[in-house]
Amino acid sequence: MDRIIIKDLEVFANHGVLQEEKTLGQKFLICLELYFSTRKAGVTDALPMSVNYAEVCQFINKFLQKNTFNLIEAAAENLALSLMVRFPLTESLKITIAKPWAPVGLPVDYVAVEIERSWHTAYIALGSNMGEKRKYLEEAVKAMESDPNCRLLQTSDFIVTKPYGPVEQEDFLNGCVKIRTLYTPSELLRFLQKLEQEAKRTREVRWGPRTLDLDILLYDDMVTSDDELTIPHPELHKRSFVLDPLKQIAPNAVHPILHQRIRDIATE
Ligand code: A4P
Ligand code: MG
Repeated sequence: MDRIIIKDLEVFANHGVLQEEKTLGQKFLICLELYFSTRKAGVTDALPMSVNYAEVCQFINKFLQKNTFNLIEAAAENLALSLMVRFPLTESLKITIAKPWAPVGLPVDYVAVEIERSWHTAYIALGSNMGEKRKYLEEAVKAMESDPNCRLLQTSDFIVTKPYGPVEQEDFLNGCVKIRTLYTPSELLRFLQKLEQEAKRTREVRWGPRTLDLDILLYDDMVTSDDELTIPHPELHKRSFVLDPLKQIAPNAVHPILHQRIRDIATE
């Protein structure tokens, strides 16, 4: 993919585990590869269609000077997140932070960390069948929208559905959102579980009534399964209360195991 490259940007800042590093400061060298399509900027020759590399350099300099981290791992992690939020065209990036004066007590050119981070696309199912159902769903959507690690792209209608499964209970309100996220799948699951807890969800009966249920349906075209998480959601293709709202916002998304479009799975 196209990218803008910034090489060895010099920043004087105060990161390090040792107290001397925090008080005296030292030189850091930053390399950044910022991946996005430069096609529009290339065709129009217009700066607003691109990412302004001068602004990126100033941003990095300010960010590393106003924050202090023990580890360059943490400096890189936090800088990556802030850059991806501040420069929204960015699809993914690679950051290297090098410390040429690292206090290792031996001659060394530099020590460095290099990380790559990327936005991922995920579809989340929302369900509620207790109390103020619409309010629970709306608040969950709002919480996803305001989390810096998530970007809300689309929200389906919330639809009333008959309870599916063996437990007799109230009708559900179901919906679905498309987000972009920096969370890994297991981080995303933990984030959603925190939102469920905030909605005072208790898990008395499996498949039973709940104030808020948030399931990860799809995450990029990932196929994975372990004790805590299965992606795609194993029941996705069997449930109209999931497929109907999902079909509204992602008719052409392809199920990575069935290799069928959501629209076709829903019709079947
Ligand atoms: N888990 C594994 N994969 C995933 C995933 N992709 N997304 C694990 C989310 N969680 C996943 O879920 C149990 C465990 O599943 C989690 O701890 C997680 O590690 P839970 O939400 O804690 O428990 P639950 O919701 O009671 O069970 P389950 O199996 O998730 O129930 P479902 O599948 O959510 O079904 N009828 C209508 N009309 N509308 C509904 O929304 N929902 C259900 C519950 C039943 N009938 C319904 C509806
Ligand atoms: Mg669930």
